[in-house]
Amino acid sequence: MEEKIEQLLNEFPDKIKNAKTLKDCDMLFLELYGKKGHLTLLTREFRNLDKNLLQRIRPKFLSVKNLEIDLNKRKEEIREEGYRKLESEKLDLEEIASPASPDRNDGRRKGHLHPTTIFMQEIVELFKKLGFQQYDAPQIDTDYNNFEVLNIPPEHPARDLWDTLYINSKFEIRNSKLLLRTHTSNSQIHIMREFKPPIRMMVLGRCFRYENLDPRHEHTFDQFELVYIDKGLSMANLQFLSEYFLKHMFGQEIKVRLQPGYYPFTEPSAKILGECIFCKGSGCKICGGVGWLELAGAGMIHPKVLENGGVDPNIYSGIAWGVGPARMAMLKWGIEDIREFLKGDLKFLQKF
Ligand code: FA5
Repeated sequence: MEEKIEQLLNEFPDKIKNAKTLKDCDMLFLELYGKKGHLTLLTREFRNLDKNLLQRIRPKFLSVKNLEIDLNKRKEEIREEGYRKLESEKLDLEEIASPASPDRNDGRRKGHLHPTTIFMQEIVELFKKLGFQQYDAPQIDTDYNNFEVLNIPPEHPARDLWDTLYINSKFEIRNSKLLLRTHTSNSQIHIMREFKPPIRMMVLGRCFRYENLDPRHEHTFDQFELVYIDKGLSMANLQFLSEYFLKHMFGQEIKVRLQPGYYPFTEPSAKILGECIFCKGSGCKICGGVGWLELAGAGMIHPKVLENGGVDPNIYSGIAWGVGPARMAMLKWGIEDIREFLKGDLKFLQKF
């Protein structure tokens, strides 16, 4: 016993001094005080020892016990060393700020919000005035919430309208695969489960599609969706909301039209189109030769979808409305290619 204590006192102070990381310290702690640690095992043997021997080894045993204090000190030193290292590696971003620009007189360039953020904030403010509240739905969601509950079962041809990025994972929620949401319409079921009508919600956020990229199509883009559920709503309310929105965003100068569309989760459904400002409606590569740019999809929420969300379609009706703010910003600011928004090209961003 005495020899063992001597041996610990010889070995451990050096081991503690040489510990390089907090993990090393934790391992040493376990070696000494863990379930099968030296000190734990030694203490178990005490009850079989002669009293005189116990008295003799007591001071040395206490010294081993106090190694914990040295261990804690070493941990503190390691932390301090870490902070000092971090401090010396700190990158002073202010120092490497870009060269002087005319809009500031202290030699540093002033930043600003991204153009689509500015545009989207305007949209949110507009609908706040009509009593719509902002709601956040998940960007990674289940196939069920993004499709099935919206009347789009597996293998339904309407799935071709949304080129989907599935998450390659064995993890599923209630037997439903995970995906990157293709539209903010995944919010509809979340909203109906969480709130009772009357409901006035707006959802803003990233959507993802496995797209063939072109001047109108990005793989990552934002959508803005309204979910409005109340008694007695009709297409007239939808028309009013569309006009209210487009007039405020574009003024009177842009021509807008509502045309019949198809979405499995709305009935009737509509597409909202804005006249292409680049070709004035005659057709060009930006609008795909049709003279109009599709800005939004909308419609009266399908009774089956209301039922899926626990809302009685015999009492309530709903309007849903999903718009691509980047497409609208293209029209408003004359941007020819939607891909400009995410390129991070300063020359482009500084124009706003
Ligand atoms: C939808 O995504 C439906 N969820 C919209 C909807 C909501 C219909 C509520 C009915 C009720 P669509 O795939 O057409 O529909 O997209 C809506 C808008 O998102 C388009 O009009 C367009 O402005 C924008 N958008 C769609 N795909 C892209 C893309 N790849 N890049 C940029 N914007 C896109």
